Amino acid sequence: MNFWQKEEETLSVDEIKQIQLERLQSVLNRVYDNVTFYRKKFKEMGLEPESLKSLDDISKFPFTYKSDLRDNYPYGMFAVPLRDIVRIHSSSGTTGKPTVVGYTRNDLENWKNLVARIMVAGGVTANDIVHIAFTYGLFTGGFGLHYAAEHIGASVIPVSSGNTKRQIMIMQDYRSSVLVCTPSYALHIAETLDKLNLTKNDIHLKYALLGSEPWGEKIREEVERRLGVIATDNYGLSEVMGPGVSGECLYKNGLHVNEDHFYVEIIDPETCEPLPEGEKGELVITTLTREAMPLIRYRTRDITRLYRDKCPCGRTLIKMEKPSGRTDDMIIVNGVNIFPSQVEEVLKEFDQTTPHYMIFVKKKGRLDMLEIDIEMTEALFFDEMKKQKAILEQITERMFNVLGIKPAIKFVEPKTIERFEGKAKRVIDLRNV
Ligand code: DLL
Repeated sequence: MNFWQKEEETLSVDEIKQIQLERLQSVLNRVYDNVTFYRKKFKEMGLEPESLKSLDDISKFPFTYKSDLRDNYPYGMFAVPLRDIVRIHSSSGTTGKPTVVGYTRNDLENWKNLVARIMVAGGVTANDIVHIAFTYGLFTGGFGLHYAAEHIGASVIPVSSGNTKRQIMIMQDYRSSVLVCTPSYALHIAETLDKLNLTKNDIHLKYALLGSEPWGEKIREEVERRLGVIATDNYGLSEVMGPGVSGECLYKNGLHVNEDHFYVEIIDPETCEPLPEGEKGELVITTLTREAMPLIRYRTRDITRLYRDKCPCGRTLIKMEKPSGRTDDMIIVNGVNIFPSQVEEVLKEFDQTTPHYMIFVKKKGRLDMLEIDIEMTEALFFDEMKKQKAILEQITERMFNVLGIKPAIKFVEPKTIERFEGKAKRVIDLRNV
């Protein structure tokens, strides 16, 4: 079994805890000194960095929410001056503005190594040809895995997403041995192989490192069978770094968390109280080494469980179960995160629509598709078709700008979308039925 940073990946629990304590104390000092948001929060709560004497004391400290990043948009959460920032990524916010994430040179070094750990755990070596079909851009997936694969010494093909037939040609001709993408795109590739009358024997893949959206064992079995690979899961989120938070080894029984760089807790999302190891709840992450944008107790909204076992791979890092859902209404469509509140924000810009809408997530082949039904105002309903069509096009364009993917939008007649007395249900996910 290969390691990338064997010493760090096989520390004893006591050693890990000691490193975490030292790093937590240092990160608390850094945010207190350099980030107004945290200094203010700590003061309000009567806390100082020194209030943390043991790991358990972290529960005294405040949470950080996605909305805090929005309130401090764009650079308010940075703990270093902009001249020390060498990269910026972002992810979708719950409304109009995205979340900005900065990296210093050291952050990029760490990022590269942490993702490299996960890639090596998933079977990648310097001899591999790594086909990266994650989008390159503000999304952290493409670049995050790219630099790690290069660092390992593999030959990296930055294909990015889309044009699946061309991807398959490249896989055949360049002999890609590792596929990196979302699980749904891996299935789409399998489907396209079928359509081209090709099989796994016509390509040369050995491993698939899949992540960025939830997927279960059924999908794993199908990807492995149809693409002829061993498929491992990896998890991360832009706010705390991107990919590289945790990943499976070839034993595929839980994701090893890079806990020397991320302090992980599980809390009860209702009471916000920490839960003991082994119990299921919301994952909360404190970054231990990030320089540009350290986050204290970031509420990921992802539901999982943390546990320690004796993994046959030899890694001692704590494990997290595959995330099984979220505590908020975020949906992931082909790896892109979408909040219903973003749709609402766009609708506010158009007088001709009502705030009543319904989002449908469907499957078209193996890919996800987003459809949005929007209720028209009476005025628009009685207006000319030409006018309706023009508005529909404008809304589609705006949605594309805000959401990052193009939904199929349809107008429906006034008063036809269900009204809710309690909590509105704005999303109908038809993907698993
Ligand atoms: O998806 C980072 C990433 C890129 C991870 C490539 C792995 C590979 P965001 O776009 O900010 O970042 O989305 C983060 O996606 O809070 C989870 O809800 C979900 N997610 C990410 N990985 C997994 C996974 C990237 N393996 C959000 N299983 C997270 C389930 C996942 N959900």
